[in-house]
Amino acid sequence: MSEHQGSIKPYHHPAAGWGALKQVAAQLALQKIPVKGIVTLLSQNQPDGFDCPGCAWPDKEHTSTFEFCENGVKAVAAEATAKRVPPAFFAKHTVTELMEWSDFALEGEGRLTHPMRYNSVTDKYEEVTWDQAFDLIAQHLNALDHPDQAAFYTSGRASNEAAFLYQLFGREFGTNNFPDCSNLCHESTSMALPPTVGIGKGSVTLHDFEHADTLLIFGQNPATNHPRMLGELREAAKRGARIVAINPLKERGLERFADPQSPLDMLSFKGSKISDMFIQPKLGGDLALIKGMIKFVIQWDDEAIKNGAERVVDMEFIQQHTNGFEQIAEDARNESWDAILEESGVSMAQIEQISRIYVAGNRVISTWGMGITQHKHGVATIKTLVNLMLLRGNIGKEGAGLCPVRGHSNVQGNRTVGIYEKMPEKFLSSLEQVFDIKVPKAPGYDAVAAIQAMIDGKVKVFFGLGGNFSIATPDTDRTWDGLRSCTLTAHVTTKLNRSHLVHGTEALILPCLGRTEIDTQETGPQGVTVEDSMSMVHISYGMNKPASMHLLSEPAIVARLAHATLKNSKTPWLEYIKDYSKIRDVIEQTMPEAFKDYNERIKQPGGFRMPVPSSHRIWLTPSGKAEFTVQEIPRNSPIHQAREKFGDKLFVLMTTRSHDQYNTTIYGMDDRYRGVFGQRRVVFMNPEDIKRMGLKAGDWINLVSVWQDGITRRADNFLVVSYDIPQGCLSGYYPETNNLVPLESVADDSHTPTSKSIPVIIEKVAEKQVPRAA
Ligand SMILES: Nc1nc2c(c(=O)[nH]1)N[C@H]1C(S)=C(S)[C@@H](COP(=O)(O)OP(=O)(O)OC[C@H]3O[C@@H](n4cnc5c(=O)[nH]c(N)nc54)[C@H](O)[C@@H]3O)O[C@H]1N2
Ligand SMILES: Nc1nc2c(c(=O)[nH]1)N[C@H]1C(S)=C(S)[C@@H](COP(=O)(O)OP(=O)(O)OC[C@H]3O[C@@H](n4cnc5c(=O)[nH]c(N)nc54)[C@H](O)[C@@H]3O)O[C@H]1N2
Ligand SMILES: [Mo]
Repeated sequence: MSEHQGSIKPYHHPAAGWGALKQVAAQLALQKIPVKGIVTLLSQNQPDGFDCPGCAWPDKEHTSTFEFCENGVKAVAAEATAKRVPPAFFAKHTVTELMEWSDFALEGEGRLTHPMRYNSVTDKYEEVTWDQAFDLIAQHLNALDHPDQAAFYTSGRASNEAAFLYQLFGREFGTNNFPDCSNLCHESTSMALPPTVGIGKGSVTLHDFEHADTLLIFGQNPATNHPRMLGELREAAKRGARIVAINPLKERGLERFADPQSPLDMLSFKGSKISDMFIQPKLGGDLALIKGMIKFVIQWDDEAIKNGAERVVDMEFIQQHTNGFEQIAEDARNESWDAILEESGVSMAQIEQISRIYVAGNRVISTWGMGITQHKHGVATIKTLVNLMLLRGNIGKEGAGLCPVRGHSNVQGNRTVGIYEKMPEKFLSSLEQVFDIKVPKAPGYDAVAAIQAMIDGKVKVFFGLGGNFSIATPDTDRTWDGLRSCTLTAHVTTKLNRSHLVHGTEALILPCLGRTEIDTQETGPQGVTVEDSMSMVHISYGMNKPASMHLLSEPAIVARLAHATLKNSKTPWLEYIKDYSKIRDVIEQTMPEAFKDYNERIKQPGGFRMPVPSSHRIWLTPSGKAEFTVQEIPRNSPIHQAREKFGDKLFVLMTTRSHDQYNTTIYGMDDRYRGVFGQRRVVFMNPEDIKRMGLKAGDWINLVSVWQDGITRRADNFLVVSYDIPQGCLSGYYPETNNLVPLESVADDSHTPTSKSIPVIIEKVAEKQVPRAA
């Protein structure tokens, strides 16, 4: 079906259920995987199998029977596809021609089979040997005036082993330029949690989910992005836990869910109810909403003191474990309800209701995703949420805690082992000791800074370990200018994507093994380790025959590149390839406490948990206590400023994932739970706004960003879809809308692009320019 022949059909069934099973069959057919491919799927998240390359949600002890997950199946099927992209494919198509293909079509060609080098004379990629490829990169790197002219990007799929070697290589080479997908994702979490609770990781485990009596789900869409989380939510709902979803979009999967493994759910067609309450703040309204909750809690606590009743806040916890309670209590008392209601877009009655649910709970978990982190005040919102949770001692006790839900399956592990442009001094000096090297101490470029540096000519070599940097990032036109001004761009990758086509003067495609594939080295098949969203580290072994005999593993690519580049290195790079347990040994030497007995402990079923002191009420802050911090409701953001100018013509756009995509990888053209079929160029809009703007559902509009730098940023041709979303807010899909996000529009402190709050105005597409078949 062409992109413009789709349909809009509201979805009235529970999430998962029969639709999911149908989708699985369709995906296997699309990837031409025969029925025996099911064996691969059944090995996912099994004790001797591989870790699902889908999301970072943990598995039940890694020993459960196969946990069915539609989107996990899609992720595995995408990697296990029977389709191939051999050199003959590139001989047929110039890069200019491939640029006309959609992202869906590019990745749809299947797995890359050979290392390829761009030839500017023919405008085609041509086969090279691995040695030639490594020599070319080494030449470029060694020709730089300074190591900081290179940037080493990582997407969160790389294993701990690959990621550790990669950062070691980059730092031994002399730079801390490690932009990563985390910069675009949960960086706001990583900036908010260490100063308040002492560590940038979530404090809960699955065990806590089993004991929680209240769950607050802020700004995430688990039915699509973390489907296995729905299993936990369903269990919690069944035992009577209260669940509140806080999301501007009425996400179907947060309302009802049918477990494909539960005959009752499947046969009743109704599924289980998930949320007791659904609150729809306006985009970015969470900080004000949570402040409203805190104001109620403090008000009720003040009343309790006056009446000699039991305190509403947990004073024992507050006194023993925290600092700053009085300040935030006073700040809450003084906060104006007008500001809270105006900025949250939630009614006083609803704020009171959710606050009552919060104080009725004795074991509360708060989860959050991109709906919280990708705003200008994302860091401040998470700190406000920490305040709320600390008030009643909801961190560090059974059944309660903070649960940032991570994205890529090993994004958390990548950070642990050093993929960070500003790793702590302790880690850096440990590297120096263990490897007898000197490493730079000044922070490097994050993702947004790396783009600016490319634009400014300060970064000339871009290397990507996975991912799709050219379209996962903001300000697409400018990002492409940056990438195209590099002397070399090189990507370690499994599938053909846009980043291989938007390239530097020279360019390389370096195809690697996926996590589902058997990785055989001199000492036999190798396993790799990953850390999930709840800090569990476990081993993963591939089960499938590699997609091509010319593929190298990621650790092998990094080690051979390092060997080719660092001529006088004492680091035994090639030895690491033979036996990955040697990489784990040096990881342990670098971080002896966290990775004590690494090679032994990964043999335990389920692996082991990284130390998370906040889970045990140990606060690694300078004061040794958890910190309440006073946060302001934003009143003069770029959105407010744009509204001054454009009044009610201004809209705030969020960019999000459809059900049929994994970030920039498009699996299909449907977004089942939101009722969109056969197309992606849609914008969800409140019915009142549609009327007010003189539009009707089914009209086509263009989106133009509002930003004060004289640059025009547009994304044209989107179909208007009437949807349950607050007035003034719009929602579209990423990456089609990324060009609208100004590079400078980032979250305070974390520099995460504000992908969930882009000020835009809309233009109606003239009748004669409406896309074909619309
Ligand atoms: N199948 C699949 N799985 C994935 C991914 C994928 O693309 N496909 N991506 C992976 C990655 S890298 C990540 S980071 C995660 C992403 O998983 P999510 O965090 O769920 O990310 P999004 O799809 O961007 O959805 C954000 C949700 O936040 C809501 N939202 C937007 N703005 C606001 C706001 O201001 N306030 C509130 N309260 N809510 C808001 C949106 O309506 C949407 O429901 O998923 C991971 N898992
Ligand atoms: N507007 C907007 N932009 C966003 C977001 C948003 O919500 N809105 N979300 C942001 C978020 S949360 C994230 S995490 C980033 C994601 O940004 P990235 O991580 O850079 O992008 P992905 O789309 O996940 O990368 C897909 C590519 O990874 C490669 N790949 C797949 N598996 C492997 C493997 O095993 N090894 C290697 N080497 N390569 C592999 C394939 O070639 C595939 O094309 O995007 C961010 N961008
Ligand atoms: Mo992410």
